[in-house]
Amino acid sequence: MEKYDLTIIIPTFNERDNIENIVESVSGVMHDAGIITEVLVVDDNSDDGTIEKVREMQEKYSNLELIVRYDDHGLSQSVTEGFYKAKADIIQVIDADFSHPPKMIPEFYTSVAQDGNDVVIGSRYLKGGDIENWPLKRRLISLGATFFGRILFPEITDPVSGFFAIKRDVIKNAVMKPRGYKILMEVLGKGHWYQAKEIPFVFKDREEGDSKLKLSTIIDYILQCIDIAVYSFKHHETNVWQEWKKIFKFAAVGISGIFVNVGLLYFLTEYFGIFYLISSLIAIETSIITNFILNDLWTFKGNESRFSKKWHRFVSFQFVSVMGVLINMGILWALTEFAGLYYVISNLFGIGAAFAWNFLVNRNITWKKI
Ligand SMILES: Nc1nc2c(ncn2[C@@H]2O[C@H](COP(=O)(O)OP(=O)(O)O)[C@@H](O)[C@H]2O)c(=O)[nH]1
Ligand SMILES: [Mg+2]
Repeated sequence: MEKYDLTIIIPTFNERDNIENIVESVSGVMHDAGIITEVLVVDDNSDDGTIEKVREMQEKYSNLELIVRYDDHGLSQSVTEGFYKAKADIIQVIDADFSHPPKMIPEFYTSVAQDGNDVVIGSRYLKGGDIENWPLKRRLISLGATFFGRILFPEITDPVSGFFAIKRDVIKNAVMKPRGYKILMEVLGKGHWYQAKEIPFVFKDREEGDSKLKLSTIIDYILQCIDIAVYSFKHHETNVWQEWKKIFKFAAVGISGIFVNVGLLYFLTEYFGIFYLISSLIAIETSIITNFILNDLWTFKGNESRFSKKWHRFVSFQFVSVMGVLINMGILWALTEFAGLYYVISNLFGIGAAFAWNFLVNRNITWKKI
């Protein structure tokens, strides 16, 4: 059996006008880079001549493989099938329509093969990346889509990119439920990986053929996000679980703060005879400080311990906490006054919103990983 360094999966559906060029382009790039590559076209039984073109090209390219699928039509399903049939230990996925620049593949490959990354992602949203010629509607869909994905994978700017490379081990024993368009999300959510890297690139919209993106894909996508969240909740070995753990710790710290707050309020008022509103002010600030210390040492541990950095984080945390209180009270007020909710119920919504605000902003700004 031949030994390949890399398998490049090209999913296709009716790509008659692109297939020849993309195979040639990819082969040329890999030849120049000296990377021994298998090119694996996974086609969903196109009826426009794509399959015939590939068969023709197989005469010339001995490393060109073709899978024609007859059931379970779909991009994610096709790529997943490609994962399992790939002969190399490193796998690259690229669209057939030149939206992804083939000349970047060697950089992806090196990043996996030499720099020890398990997943390398071409990002449209990282600095230096962009989307060319996209109508506003598609930009908005894509931005909305990345929003949910970014909550699941906060370190990754483009978790729905179709241009990425992985070690085959990442998906080897993963229980994937491929559907829709966002196969990378499934890989990130169910696969076993430790280190990911993003490389910015400029996405070019297709010049030949039609795009198959439909608005309904967004519903599939949201279901997929929920599925990944639930999966990681049940199977603690995935990367998303690390995020869940932070959320639980952050909540536990918040609850500890309530005890500090209530205890101190009582203690200062009863034993020191301090006016209860003054006691409350001291109690609130103290609980903010104890929450900060616990989050700094436990929830978001592993930060720079220099005092000036700690102080920076504290100022940020303090500000976010005060904003959180305002959000809580604002929602309490608005829902009670304008939506006619019972104020205790309004307050629950306020607490929920403030928690989300506190967690996300502290997670991404106060304790931002560099
Ligand atoms: N096998 C397979 N490939 C598909 C399917 N839908 C799209 N593709 C391929 O996936 C790539 C991206 O599809 P495209 O329609 O350009 O998506 P867009 O760039 O997000 O609009 C192209 O290479 C398509 O030929 C499908 O249902 N099955
Ligand atoms: Mg495209």
